[in-house]
Amino acid sequence: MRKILVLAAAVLVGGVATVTAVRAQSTQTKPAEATKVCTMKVTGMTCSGCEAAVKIAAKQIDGVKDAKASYAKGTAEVTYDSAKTSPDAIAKAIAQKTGYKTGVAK
Ligand SMILES: [Cu+2]
Repeated sequence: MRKILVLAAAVLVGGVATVTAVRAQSTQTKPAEATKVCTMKVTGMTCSGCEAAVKIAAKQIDGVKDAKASYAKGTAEVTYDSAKTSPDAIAKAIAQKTGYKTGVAK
């Protein structure tokens, strides 16, 4: 009786372990680092100096790889690592550093 119980438990544990291994493998196929580009609305830029300020502020954010800004369009295009930051966090950080009103363009 006891042997059967132990055997049943071993089969059960073995089954769970197999399922876990399959799950671990499927999550591993996704790369940890993903470069994405998002467009921000930036309100209040009036010249190329403003563009530069926004660009510099964006590039200082951890996870941001590149940034472009256009005062004519009132936008900033930010290239970032989605494992490290998000468009919302970038918009907030730019607003805090520059004082311009920012938001994620949708
Ligand atoms: Cu300016």
